[in-house]
Amino acid sequence: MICRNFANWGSMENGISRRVFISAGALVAASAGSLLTARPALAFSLNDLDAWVSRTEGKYINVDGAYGAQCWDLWEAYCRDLVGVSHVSTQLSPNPGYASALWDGYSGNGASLYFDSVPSTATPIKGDVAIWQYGTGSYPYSHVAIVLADAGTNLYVFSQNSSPSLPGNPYPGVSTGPCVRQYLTKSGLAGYLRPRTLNGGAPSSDTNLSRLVMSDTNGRLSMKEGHLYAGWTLVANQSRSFSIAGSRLGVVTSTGVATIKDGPVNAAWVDVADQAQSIVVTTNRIGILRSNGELWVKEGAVNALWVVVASMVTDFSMDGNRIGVITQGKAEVKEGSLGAPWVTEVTGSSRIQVNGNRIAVLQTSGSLLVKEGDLYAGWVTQLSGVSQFHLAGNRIAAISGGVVSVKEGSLYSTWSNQTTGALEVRVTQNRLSVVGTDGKLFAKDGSLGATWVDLSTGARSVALAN
Ligand SMILES: [Ca+2]
Repeated sequence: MICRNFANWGSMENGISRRVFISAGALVAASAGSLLTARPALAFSLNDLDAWVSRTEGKYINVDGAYGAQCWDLWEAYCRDLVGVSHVSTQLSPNPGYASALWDGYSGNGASLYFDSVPSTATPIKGDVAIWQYGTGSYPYSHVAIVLADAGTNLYVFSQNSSPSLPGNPYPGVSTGPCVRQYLTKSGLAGYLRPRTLNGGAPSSDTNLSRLVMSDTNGRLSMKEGHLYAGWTLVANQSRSFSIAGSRLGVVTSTGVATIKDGPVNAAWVDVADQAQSIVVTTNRIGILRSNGELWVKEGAVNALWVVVASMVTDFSMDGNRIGVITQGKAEVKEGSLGAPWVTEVTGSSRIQVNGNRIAVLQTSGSLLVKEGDLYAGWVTQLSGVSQFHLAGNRIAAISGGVVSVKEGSLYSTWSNQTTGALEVRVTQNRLSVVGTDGKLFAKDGSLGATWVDLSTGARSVALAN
């Protein structure tokens, strides 16, 4: 059997396709690139899968109404009908719009909430989604299909646009064969996405909210929750300072009122102080730097009493039961109760951050110092010429000469240069965000090698919460 599809010729022998009939049909219409959407179906069985294959077999599925009945359309139908999600983005990839982007963008496109990632060397199971790389000999424009069985060097799959066109094809010359069961080679395979909802599992709930709050150049605050493709919600029309931790958001308005909301994005604001300059919230504490240089902290309920913990403060940070301050160029930290004694860490300092058992201090000289362990641990000089820095978990991020460098692991790990022209960097253990000097906000989820996602223009500052 020989079939022509655009510039590609495919040949099949013994039912095994060596070059398949994949063409630009792997492209996804722009309209399909809208936001990831959870669907009502949240668990399915192999019987459900069999029934779905039976009723879908032989059909030409064109979910997005573009490029005919492609391999992607069958993936999207599988996601919507059984897995419980739709609109996984195909834009996070060196080859945006192609099926391989579902794999390339796994850590940032929302697929990780619904699928486990399984390497191509592993043995697939029925219900896995097989994805082939872009630019391989077998599938030059990449491919996606549903695994029905492992077959050694081949896969037995349910697949569309990968077999000869048949009489009655509604998209002749655009896409080829309908949804069929067939054998396809594993050559060029990128890997498998294994649905979490198969056999009674549940999608990964965003128990960590993964909130990202952005201030624009007018101080307006917008927030997104979950993956990077989630939509923005406007949360405040103006702000002087803001901070997030877990489900808590603290804002100092342009008139110096400190206000807090805890819980869902539409929770009510509770004003907690006036004459405020800046705010830091943790899940259990609220700290306000007042315009007179006093640091007020409260612990527990939002209406707990304030404790004045320091004066002449120019910068401060809180995490867990630690508070760090800069007072007259001196970096001091206390650990434990709000009344615990201050320990002087170093002098000649301008900024401080406490995070877990790490303390980071930016010296007026531009040197970034970080220590790990107790309050008396030794400093490890990280970088010079630093304009801004941020720590979370085992990650340290810093900007020096506009270059964003990030390290993870020990204090002695090597730096990974991430981007240039940066104004601000923020990290969590799983996320990295950068505001450029041009006001562009971009971020990545997962490893430091993940692909950047453009999030906004006109940005000034960002806060991240796990
Ligand atoms: Ca289509």
